[in-house]
Amino acid sequence: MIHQASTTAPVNIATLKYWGKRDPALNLPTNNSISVTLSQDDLRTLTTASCSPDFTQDELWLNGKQEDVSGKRLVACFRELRALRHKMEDSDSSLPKLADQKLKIVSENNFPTAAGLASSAAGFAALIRAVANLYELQETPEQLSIVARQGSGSACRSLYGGYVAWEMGTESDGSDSRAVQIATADHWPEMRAAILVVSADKKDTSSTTGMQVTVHTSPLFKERVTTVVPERFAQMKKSILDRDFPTFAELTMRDSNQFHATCLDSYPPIFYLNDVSRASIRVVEAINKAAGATIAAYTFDAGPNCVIYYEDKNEELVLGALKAILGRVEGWEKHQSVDAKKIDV
Ligand code: 2P0
Repeated sequence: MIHQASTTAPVNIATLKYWGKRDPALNLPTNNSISVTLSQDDLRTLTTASCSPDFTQDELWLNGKQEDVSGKRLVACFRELRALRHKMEDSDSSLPKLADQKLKIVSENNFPTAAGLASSAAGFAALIRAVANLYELQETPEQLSIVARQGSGSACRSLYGGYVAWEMGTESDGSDSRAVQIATADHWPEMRAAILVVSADKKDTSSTTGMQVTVHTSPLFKERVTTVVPERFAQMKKSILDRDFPTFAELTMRDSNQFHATCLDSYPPIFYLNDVSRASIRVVEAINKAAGATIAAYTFDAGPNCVIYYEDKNEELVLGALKAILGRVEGWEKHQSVDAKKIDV
């Protein structure tokens, strides 16, 4: 007898970046962050969770390859989900005893893994949702976000669509470090994201390692988390609620710039942007200058790929300019995997 549930989870791209942990074991961040969840049409993780009395060990398969299940984060997620199921089974003896059975998770991304496209966010969010569905858990997305966070920090934000805040919380056990929705995707239906896949290679420095180098060595990072982010968090939330694109865009670009500045300010320095990334920044600047208004915003995560936010009415202008100008950048031919994708958010 096998019980099974499948689900998908979307990618989210931060506009106010999470970078730094105050507690690495529990994935508790040093600052609040904000993200936009992308449509699942183009980027998503598809996950099936199953359990059976016949399974002899927990298993995880990612894109057809068996992965190690002994990592602390995965162990923590399984433990938390099983504890929630145990609680249900304890209070209702008619329920099948699933919590003690071994789990098999089969997961597939339809985009490059670990190339700065938030694969761990969609991956852990899909895993949490799939097991929650399998166990028929009644927890809210907010409660599940606390479990997802322990798998990968940014995963907590992928449990919602639209515009999402991860509130860092103050409790040492992480019980108040969770994601909340700022607004649904319908709130700002004109919002679009274009992704320039500059490179599908695995990144040099993992986020987990990189962010702790920054926490321990960057003086700029201290300024960022104490002074810059608290104010920016409030301003960005307001710009989303007001659908104020120029403000949202400027804050997004400034925050990407500062995140990469703290990477450079780390010792040894961490580089995620490359020449094509920097050329993309210049193109967005040129687009905004030509338009006489801020109509496009770039942002980069822990990799060279560029995400550009814009509103639907400016699509031709933004995507047209990106293709026309970036096509002429020296060295562009070496980056043939660049692909301007239009994605509804
Ligand atoms: C973010 N990033 O807010 C930031 C911006 C990358 C740059 O969240 O160690 O994979 O698993 O908690 O979530 C990438 O970090 O790190 C990330 P862990 P995660 O989206």
